[in-house]
Amino acid sequence: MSTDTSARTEAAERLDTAQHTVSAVAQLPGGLTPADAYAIQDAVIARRLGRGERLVGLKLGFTSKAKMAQMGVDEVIVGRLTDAMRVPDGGQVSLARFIHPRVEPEVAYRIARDVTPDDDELPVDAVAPALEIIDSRYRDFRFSLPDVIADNASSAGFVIGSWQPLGADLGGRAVRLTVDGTDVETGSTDAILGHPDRALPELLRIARRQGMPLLAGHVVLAGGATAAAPFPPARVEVQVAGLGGVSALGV
Ligand code: 0L1
Ligand code: MG
Repeated sequence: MSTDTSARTEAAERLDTAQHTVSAVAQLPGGLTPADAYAIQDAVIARRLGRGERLVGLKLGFTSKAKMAQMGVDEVIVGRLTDAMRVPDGGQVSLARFIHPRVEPEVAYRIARDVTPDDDELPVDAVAPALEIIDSRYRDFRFSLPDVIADNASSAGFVIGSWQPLGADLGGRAVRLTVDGTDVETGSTDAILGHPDRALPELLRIARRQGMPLLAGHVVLAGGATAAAPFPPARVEVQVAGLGGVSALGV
């Protein structure tokens, strides 16, 4: 695929239209590099911001070794979160907004202050249990690595539980994902890069390289602690040991 501006614009328009018309599209033509794909993601985000959405955070994807191996990649990917994707804790979310939504149990961090070029660590001041809704805009949820980067890392929605001050070690915490009270996935926060804190330097590195701002109060979704599960019309809840729970009702 040519990576000139018009090709990027066309790919971004295709993905953006798929999202807001809730209709899956074919994968992008082959030959894209990750750099091309991030440029398309930038254009997708620019279209959303042009409709009045605001950036409120970032997410990491492919943070589990199993998922990286499955995709044959050795780097996590980053997507952007906007205010339109936020669902209040315990709130309802219309599944008609999505093509084939899935949910993932996650840990969220809050960025403490605007990050400057002098920062060698990502400053965070709080942590919360989180639930991410992912929804690939590609047919059958099938994509290559550049496809999914261009598609904003399948970002579709997120729910954040109660923020708590940092302090206790977040590694090795038991995680449960339930649907109407029944376990559908269980795991550990260590599934996130071996320890969820490792998401922070990864995000700092990739966000810097891609020119993504890291701003005070923005949310960081560190990555899925288990495999994703389909989001049915039911109450989906995440419990992270020591952090508490967060839920959303799919309707
Ligand atoms: O949040 C995630 O880890 C998902 C990243 C994109 C891949 C997928 O849609 O499964
Ligand atoms: Mg995720």
